[in-house]
Amino acid sequence: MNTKLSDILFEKAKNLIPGGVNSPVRAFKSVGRNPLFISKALGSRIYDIDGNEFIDYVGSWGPMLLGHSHPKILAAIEQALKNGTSFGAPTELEVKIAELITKMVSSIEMVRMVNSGTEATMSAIRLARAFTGKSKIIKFEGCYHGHADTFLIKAGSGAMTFGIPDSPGIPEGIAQYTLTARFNDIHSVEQLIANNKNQIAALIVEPVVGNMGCIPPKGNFLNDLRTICDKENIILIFDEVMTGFRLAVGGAQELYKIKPDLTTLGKIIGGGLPVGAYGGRKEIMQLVAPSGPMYQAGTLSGNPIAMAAGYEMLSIIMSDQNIYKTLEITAQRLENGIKKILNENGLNYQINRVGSMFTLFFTESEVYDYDSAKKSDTQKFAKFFNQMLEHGIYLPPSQFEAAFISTAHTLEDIDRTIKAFEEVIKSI
Ligand code: KE4
Repeated sequence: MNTKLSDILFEKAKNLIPGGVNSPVRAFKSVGRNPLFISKALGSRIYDIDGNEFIDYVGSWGPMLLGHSHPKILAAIEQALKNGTSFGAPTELEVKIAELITKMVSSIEMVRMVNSGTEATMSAIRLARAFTGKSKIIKFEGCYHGHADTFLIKAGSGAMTFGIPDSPGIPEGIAQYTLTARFNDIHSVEQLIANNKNQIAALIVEPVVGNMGCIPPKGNFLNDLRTICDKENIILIFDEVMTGFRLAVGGAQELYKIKPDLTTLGKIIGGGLPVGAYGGRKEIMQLVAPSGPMYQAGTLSGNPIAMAAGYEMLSIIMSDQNIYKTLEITAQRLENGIKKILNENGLNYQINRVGSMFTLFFTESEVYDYDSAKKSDTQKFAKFFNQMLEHGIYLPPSQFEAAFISTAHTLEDIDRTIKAFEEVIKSI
């Protein structure tokens, strides 16, 4: 595959942008090759500047539920552009999208728009601390909630499990407020709560994890989190930046019938433009300035172009709830095809899938948390990724990311992907 222009651009980019990219995972570091510089994308396809065409399973890391360059979303953006790009003042569309979100996600009674998932999660944590007057939070090992200091913390050792900074630049003073439990292990949560009685403001979780690769909740795990948070006066935050509008109209909380106190959103909500949001119980949200004292702000929050894209995206979803049935059929076909070939080759690699998000883990044991995910053979994954790329299939460049299917993926795309998989799995 000719990647000459991408390689030249990457060399230049590395002198101007840290690592040559504006977000680390795009650098393809864990798959040991230079990233491809993309020129355009349409439907299920993405095209690089060397003219290579790929079936895209990254979908901009989640936003492209309806495929790239959806005509109605482009038209909505073009229409909005005629009136200007940003006013720094309230607009009708912000009221309309807020109304739509509160209809789609029943636990959200009030919502605040921001510009990224990170802004949404950091604001939700601040709000939970303001509402409860407590400081510590519980997150789960392997879950990612954006790059705010409070989240870039790895599990400490020992029963107290105080956090340890997972990046330079994060003071111990901040790390000590983040406690880390194990996903799908309610006892690890109970232990943290017992060791930090009445000090925990919030528990934040990806209800279906995407950031260890796809890992669904097991058994009663989410319900147990709800119960323990009620009992201990802890705000339950579902980070649905990835799962929101992806797994159902009402996201993972609709699928698993759990009502969080706060929800964070991103990705799909912006239709491909920079949008995040946090929302939930009115009595909590009323604390947010200017209705309350908890400060949070943003120059471009709710800007008219992003709202036009997001409103159109959510309107299409609301108007055609067959979307999720279509996605399930497409994704099921891919999963069955891959499983059949693994079987024929005597391989028992694990596929975790919920709706249109999935991950093939290169390990033969069940993947249900961080430790089990880390057993995957990342070298083998890198070979797999590169070979699939050569076959015109663009997968997430990391074993620990979720892949996404859109409504633009055709059955022909799926069959082509399965065929490529059959050729590649034999050769790695
Ligand atoms: P952003 O700040 O990147 O918009 O959202 C942060 C975030 C929060 N919560 C969840 C569950 C997320 O998945 C994310 C961002 N996801 C990554 C992909 N794993 C974005 C890709 C990237 O970092 O470039």
